[in-house]
Amino acid sequence: LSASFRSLMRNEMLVLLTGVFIALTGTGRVEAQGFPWDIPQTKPDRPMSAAMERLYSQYLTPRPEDNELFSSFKYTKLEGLDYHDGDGTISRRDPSKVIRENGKYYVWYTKRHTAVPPQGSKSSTETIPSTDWDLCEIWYATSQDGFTWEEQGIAVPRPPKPNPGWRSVSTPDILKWKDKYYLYYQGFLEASGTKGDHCPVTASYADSPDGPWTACNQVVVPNGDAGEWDQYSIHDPYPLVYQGKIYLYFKAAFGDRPEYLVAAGLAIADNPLGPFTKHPLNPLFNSGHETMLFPFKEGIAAVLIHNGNEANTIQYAPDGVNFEIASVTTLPPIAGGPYVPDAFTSDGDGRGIAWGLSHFTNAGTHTTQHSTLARFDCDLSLDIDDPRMK
Ligand code: AAL
Repeated sequence: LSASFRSLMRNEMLVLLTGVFIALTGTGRVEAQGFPWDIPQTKPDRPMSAAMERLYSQYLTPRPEDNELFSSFKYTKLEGLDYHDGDGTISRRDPSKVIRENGKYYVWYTKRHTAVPPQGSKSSTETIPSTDWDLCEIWYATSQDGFTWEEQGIAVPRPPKPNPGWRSVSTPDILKWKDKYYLYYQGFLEASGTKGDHCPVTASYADSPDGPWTACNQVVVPNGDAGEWDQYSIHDPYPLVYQGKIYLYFKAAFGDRPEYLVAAGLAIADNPLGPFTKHPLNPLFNSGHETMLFPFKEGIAAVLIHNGNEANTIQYAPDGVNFEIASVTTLPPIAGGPYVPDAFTSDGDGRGIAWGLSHFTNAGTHTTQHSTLARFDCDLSLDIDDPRMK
């Protein structure tokens, strides 16, 4: 069924393209039944072009409908969250992974509720935000069905100065480890944009996903030394449990132009509050932004969005470290936080993902700038009908 879902998506795309072709040419003489020839499963024994060679060497399977790491993405507006009619004073963005506890889904996210929308770093004050993720707190919401969400309140406030995050706490992700919960997030010590988007990662912990949360008030994943690729920022912390250890993937930006030169790496720990050891092969990704990752079979899969030569690709590493491109996609979720049923329990048998939350930003203006959370659906699972995926 999983393969037929992909096949359906492919056929829908073909029908769409056919429609566009008919509209453009006006002939209507186009075969709509599918490809005139099918892609052989095994590599044909004949000289092939570079593109056809690559089809058999680079991707998991030559036919996208057989490739479990090939998917399109569908988006649905959420019910239940208020945005002050989009005036830019309320923003919700950068959702964590979704987890299921106590019979419901939980998500944590960056929330900004300021008197005015972001004004840029030069105009920022103690109450005027520089960026959409400045002067923020970490809030959480729960849901029975993944479409209607009820905001439960604040999980992590900004701590008093000079603790990491006194200026803003943002971009959380969740870990469950030995029946305790850990939120990792960016802890800003200056308004974002002052020098760049510079910050370290800090954490809070709780006995229940409903809190109360205790801030550790220390840097948990430290920035690299001067001259290293991750010296300025550790962004988008993304913990999974893999091979019995905490695998925390993160993004950093080379230099001070985070939008252009982005890479991501890995820090590994035996204890949630560290010490975290950076992987010697870092960075592990040369592209992407808020990369979403999940256990898949014996390895880890990753969806890379904008930035870099390998933007809009889905990648796979059988060892969680050496990623190769498994497929190329379009419109992947921005800052995706998937529902990963086995994020902390995969045990070498990762099942994949079928839905999650992501965000949309009305960027480009300071007059109403804010972000909204949305739901995405996809098929990056071994079996889309597996009840654990729902
Ligand atoms: C997002 C994330 C991080 C950045 C900012 C808020 O795209 O990569 O969280 O710091 O933007």
